[in-house]
Amino acid sequence: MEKTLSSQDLMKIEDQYGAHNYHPLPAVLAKGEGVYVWDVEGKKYYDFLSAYSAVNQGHCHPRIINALKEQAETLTLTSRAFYNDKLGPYEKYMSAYFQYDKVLPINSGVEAVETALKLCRKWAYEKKGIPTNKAKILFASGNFHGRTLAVISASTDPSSTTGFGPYMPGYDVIPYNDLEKLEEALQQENVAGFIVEPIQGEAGVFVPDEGYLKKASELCKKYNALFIADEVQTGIARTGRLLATCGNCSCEKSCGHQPEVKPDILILGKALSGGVFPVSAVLANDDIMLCIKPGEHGSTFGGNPLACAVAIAALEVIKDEQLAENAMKLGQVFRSRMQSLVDKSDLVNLVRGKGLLNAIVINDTEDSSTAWDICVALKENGLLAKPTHGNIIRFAPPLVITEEEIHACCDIIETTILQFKK
Ligand code: IF1
Repeated sequence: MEKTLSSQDLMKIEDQYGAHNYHPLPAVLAKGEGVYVWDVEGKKYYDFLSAYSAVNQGHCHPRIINALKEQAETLTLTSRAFYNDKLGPYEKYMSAYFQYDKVLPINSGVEAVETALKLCRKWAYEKKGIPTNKAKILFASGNFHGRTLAVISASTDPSSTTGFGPYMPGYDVIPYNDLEKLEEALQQENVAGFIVEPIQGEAGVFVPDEGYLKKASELCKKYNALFIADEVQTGIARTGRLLATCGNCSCEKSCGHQPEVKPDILILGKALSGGVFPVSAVLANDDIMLCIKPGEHGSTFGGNPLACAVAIAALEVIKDEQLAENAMKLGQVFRSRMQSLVDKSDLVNLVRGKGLLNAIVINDTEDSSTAWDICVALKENGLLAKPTHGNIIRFAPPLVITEEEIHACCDIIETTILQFKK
């Protein structure tokens, strides 16, 4: 019988045979259920990354996995050369759920971003009358929209861009959370749109000022440019509403039906499949969406029946289990516990976030290893989280977490940090 491989063995194999494009924390996971994951040796952890917010519904949610199994035994892929019996109903469901005329189904988050950028350019030429090849798209500094060449071309993070030039032209990067600079940029000629994350995740969970998104979308309208929201990470209940662009909408429920801000183009990914496999989508009304004609954009797997079945189940879970409400409520509990840690510990400077997308800032420089070392200590104590930028730790558990579990996790974080020695 073959010997079972230990965590050490498995890390060594990855190191030897896999490209070195990641630097993972030393936990080798073999099983997941709800808010928990287990490593190869059977040690149990709270997952406070949720695969970068892809498993909002919790690991291996039975309803989503059942939809996956059922559809996998029936029909997985037809390509879009033919119709399939799951796509139309899924598109109808998505349109109603997010209140847009139409949806364009695709796979990874970055493909959905690329789709939105192409759609924006096409609209600019066809509807706004921008001269051919002159369209300009505005991005916010500190953005993270994925890893393709077109998308990293707008990045202000050297580790994303260095060595990968030449870059895509037709972009203009303006400061995040700065309405004056946005208006200035919108006054230029040939601006097609502005793409923004409602909360910047990769940058360290930066929440913009109250009213920024609303005003930004109004400015876009004023200058006839499209307001494009990248909700790949913030969407699907993560920040305590169905969408982060819901902001402080007056509706009682997180229904997204009366959002404070209605993006012209909405980009979703990650949790759209509950973390089962890459499923993403771009939503827009007809005036914009119909600018792309047959043969002008697509992908082999986009809109496959397996994805359609999984995504419907994933969205039903969000609604039926009231995960936005839970994220809203437990986010407040989490931040108030972390605020008391800020008061108690010299090591933690501040806590910020919305819903269950939060981060603490460690009192150290960006090039220090303190946040990493704290995450290793957290791992030893049974909680998995990932540092970003050397001095920030992001906390984003699955939204199915209970109040009791959140408190248990805050206890782990508190004990670990109070005992931590640099
Ligand atoms: C990695 C962070 C999260 C995203 C937004 C599009 C995409 C992402 C707002 C692309 C992806 C990821 C990818 C992941 C790390 C990660 C991330 F650490 F960079 F900041 F989530 F927090 N728009 N985010 O956040 O989606 O193509 O990856 O499906 O390892 O690169 P994708």
